[in-house]
Amino acid sequence: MIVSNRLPVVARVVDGTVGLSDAGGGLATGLRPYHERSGGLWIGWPGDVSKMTPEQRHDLDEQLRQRAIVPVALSRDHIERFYNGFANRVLWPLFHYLIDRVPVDAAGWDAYSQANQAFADAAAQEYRTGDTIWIHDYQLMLVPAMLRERLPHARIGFFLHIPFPSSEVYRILPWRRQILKGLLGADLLGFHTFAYLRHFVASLLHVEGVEPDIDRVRIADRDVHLGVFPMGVDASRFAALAEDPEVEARVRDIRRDAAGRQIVLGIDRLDYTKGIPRRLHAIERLLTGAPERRDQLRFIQVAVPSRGEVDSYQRFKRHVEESVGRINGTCGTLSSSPVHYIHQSVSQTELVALYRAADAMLVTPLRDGMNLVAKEFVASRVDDDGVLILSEFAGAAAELDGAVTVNPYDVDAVVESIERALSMSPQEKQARMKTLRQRVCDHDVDAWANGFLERLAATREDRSSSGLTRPEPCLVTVLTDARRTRRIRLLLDYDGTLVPIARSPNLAAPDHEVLALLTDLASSPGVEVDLVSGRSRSTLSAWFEHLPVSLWAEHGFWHRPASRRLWRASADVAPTWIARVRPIFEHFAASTPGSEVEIKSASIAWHFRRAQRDFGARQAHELRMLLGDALSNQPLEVIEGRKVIEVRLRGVSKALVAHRIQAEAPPGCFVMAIGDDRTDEDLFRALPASSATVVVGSRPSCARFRVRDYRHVRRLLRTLVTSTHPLTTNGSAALLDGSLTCPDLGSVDDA
Ligand code: GDG
Repeated sequence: MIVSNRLPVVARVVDGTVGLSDAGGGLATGLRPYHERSGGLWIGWPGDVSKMTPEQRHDLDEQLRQRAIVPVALSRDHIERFYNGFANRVLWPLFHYLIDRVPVDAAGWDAYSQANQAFADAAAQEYRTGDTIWIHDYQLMLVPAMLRERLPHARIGFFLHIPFPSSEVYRILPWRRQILKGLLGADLLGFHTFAYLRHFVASLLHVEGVEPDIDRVRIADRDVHLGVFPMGVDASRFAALAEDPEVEARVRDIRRDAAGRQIVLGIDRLDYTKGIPRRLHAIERLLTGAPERRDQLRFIQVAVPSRGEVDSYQRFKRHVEESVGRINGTCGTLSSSPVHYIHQSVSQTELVALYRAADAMLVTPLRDGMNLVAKEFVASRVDDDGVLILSEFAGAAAELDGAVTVNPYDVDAVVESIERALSMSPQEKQARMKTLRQRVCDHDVDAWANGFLERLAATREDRSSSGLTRPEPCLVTVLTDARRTRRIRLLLDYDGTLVPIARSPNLAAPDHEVLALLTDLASSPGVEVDLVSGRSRSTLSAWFEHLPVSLWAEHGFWHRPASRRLWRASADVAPTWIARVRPIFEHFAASTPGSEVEIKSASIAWHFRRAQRDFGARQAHELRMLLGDALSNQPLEVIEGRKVIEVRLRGVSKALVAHRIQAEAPPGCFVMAIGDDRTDEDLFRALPASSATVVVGSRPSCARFRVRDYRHVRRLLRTLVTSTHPLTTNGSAALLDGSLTCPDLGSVDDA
């Protein structure tokens, strides 16, 4: 099921009869084939039907039903305030970095929420178990959460067709939190480019203090997956059209009419984001700078009428028309006007004929989510000719190697790029176009839709059904078997695993219960205990020296076996780098109240547990970025733990411990590792698949098992020492209150 504001068809009343025609625009053209193939529904607004008679409305509904389209009726008032108002007057300019165009009295939020609710209601009503719901674009960013509330188990994807702006810009939006919350109702959020995904992640951090993983963010008990899916075009259809005899005849007409002049082409919705005034300015500068060009060049600009109800679009239209008039007035000759301006939609045949007739295509938006015109031009150039001049700020620029890229704000650079394109050698043009065509044909609109939907399907498999295809034994069963028959080696993280995360690292000293537990475990026959922590040697010695447990400090850099008093380092320490990094850490500690620096022998850490939540997360993000740049050439790595950023020697990780233990452990020894921190993932990954790896808490993890918190860890471990055959029926029962789950099954352990 597709849910989008606009539909793939437009309703028109001609001589009293309602008819449907295909809608233009990227979204409609891109999704139409998928909709027709999938047999699913498309839910959207059919346009303003307020002037239709009841019979015409009935007739329209019937025609839509035959096309598997469900209309969402919006009142005139809603259209004005939700669509023209909030979506197009506030969100559109802001997401395109044109902040000055956001009205001072930005209004329409209520109407936006109500309209989103109407779309969510319509989708929920049509939903059948097993359906996939795919929501589109900035007009409907609240629908994912609204649907999630009504359909907690539905598979919901959302794709944003416009840029997601830098968090510095996004944060301007007064409704920034509500919109993020709305989006996070989806299982998968798709963007055209990595930059947009990064901006979204940074906004989550800045606005909500939420720290996403690389490709997902955990919200309560759900993962919201994040992905990059650059939208493509129906390349084979454009190629076929380009060779259609009717199109070829039109190409000849257009060229004949140009009478030997080189053709530069622009095709856009008449929208202020598309960069038309600066483009015209570049043409004017080119023609005034080189008057001989006036009879050698024709600039054709198709400007498709768009959002005419919005006042800023009306003013913009007048501005563009004035510029065209001025250029033709000052640069025209007796035999021609250099700018051919067409303010209307053209047919597909005409569109492709123009693509094929052009010597250079000017796609110079100030910002554009993707820009499909650029890709359609390439798909139509079956002759491998023509040059694409493309704005750096179009999403397409991240993919289209072979284009001449340009900063659309730099008018001189646009002039140069046009001159370069028009004088480019045929060999260079051909080589560039071949590269472009390869990309556009390989990544067409089908690949885009399939890529998104496959990923969406996979996100739900993660959650619901992988247990059926890859059954995992449950933790209690595994432990019971191991305890009966084998020696056990326990690798235990400390903070967050055996004790709760304290407000300050110094306040996390072990309590009596945990000390007794570790003593009992270590004295149980056949059990050996290793504490594997990021803490310093001195802290671990002070807390645990008297216990018969093996200690690993600084993520395994230092080791002190249970039987010895001496610490050994696993690599040579060259601590000079710490002195260089230290000022950066101290700067952040000074500017972030409640945070502190910890200096160890082979690493340095900045803890921000006590910092104000959002501010701490934001500062951590800044520090991580800064260190990433500053240390990129050093044998060091930046790691992020729970409320801590740490720099350490590359290669020193808890994986070292895993390797040492595997080398030492007697054959058949059963290894169980428990940890809550990202640094424990190194350990989990380095252990053999036969080990029991257990993550504490809800963080995404590669561990086989999951327990809720340190209290459940203690109960699990206590069960191992209760008797010589500890996991008796009683022992198992103690674990059966929902505290132990197998992550892939997501269910209560049923040992
Ligand atoms: C949004 C994002 C993103 C244009 N003139 C005519 C015509 N068109 C068709 C083109 C193309 C579509 O309209 C325009 O698509 P764009 O991608 O260039 O721009 P937006 O409408 O702003 O689309 C954009 C897109 O969503 C998809 O995600 O790329 O960044 O802003 O398909 O062919 N079609 C016909 N006559 C015209 O005169 N027949």
